[in-house]
Amino acid sequence: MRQHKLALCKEHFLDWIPEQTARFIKKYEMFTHHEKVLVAVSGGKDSLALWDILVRLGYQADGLYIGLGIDGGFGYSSESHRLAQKFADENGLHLHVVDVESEYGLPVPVLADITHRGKGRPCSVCGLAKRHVMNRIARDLGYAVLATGHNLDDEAAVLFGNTLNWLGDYLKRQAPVLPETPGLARKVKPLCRFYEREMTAYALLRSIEYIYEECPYSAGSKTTYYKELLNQLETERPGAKLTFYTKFLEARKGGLFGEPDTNPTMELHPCTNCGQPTSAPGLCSFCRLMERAASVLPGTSK
Ligand code: Q46
Ligand code: ZN
Repeated sequence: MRQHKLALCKEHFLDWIPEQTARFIKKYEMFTHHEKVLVAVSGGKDSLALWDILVRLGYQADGLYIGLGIDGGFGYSSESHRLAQKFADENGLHLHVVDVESEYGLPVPVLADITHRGKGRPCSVCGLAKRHVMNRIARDLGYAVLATGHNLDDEAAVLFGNTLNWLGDYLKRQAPVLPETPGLARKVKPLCRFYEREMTAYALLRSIEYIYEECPYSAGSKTTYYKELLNQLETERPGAKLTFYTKFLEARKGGLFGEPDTNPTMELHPCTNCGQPTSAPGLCSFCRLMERAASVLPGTSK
């Protein structure tokens, strides 16, 4: 790990990762051992590694797998579901499964197509559906915290994009912890200071079987491009990604972007259909999307 000028053997690396994770959980006040954590599990290395680490640290962590109905010619969703379930079964853990098509009538790519959202890329519909389902399960089943496996490469790429475009509202809200608001669980990213390659190494050394392929829709995305650029920078200047992200967090905490705005001050209203908090009175974005889908294909919305 050139950014830390540190080299560890397998045994010490497998201790170091959970120790560091515990330190970040404490430093950013993510959650305690008394709180129930719901880990959003995609079947990829980061989220399965996160689940593994939290369980090793003694946290009460269950998983949530969301079936998006993405095939990509190799059964992306079915394979990622199989691996998430395999991990849960092998470790005696509980995995909640929500399949978007079974619950809402259509898989994510078709939902995006028929509602003409996303210009051929279903990511915005996918994000909306995932947020909706994660919040619903966390709220309905009493989880205080929702944990995702975003690593440093993910966070640095998002930060880079937000900075290139000076997206002030996003910069204010980008943080390892988003506090809970009425009806919404706290959101945390315990792996946000680990490089992607560290998580790959952890998953491999722990013999965690995960899906190697990325979602087929991630190819050619802006985030992927920013990751490549940041990797070039990292090759020349080891530690550049980590410094970029951690100095941002310090600057943000110090007030560079005004008061840290992790707690939306805007008034929230319960969606008239699903009850989830939404900024404008009426339907939330997800229910509006489903309403549009139902107008094209009656019988879709639930
Ligand atoms: S948003 Fe887009 Fe991801 Fe959904 S469609 Fe695939 S690439 S999985 S994080
Ligand atoms: Zn709604």
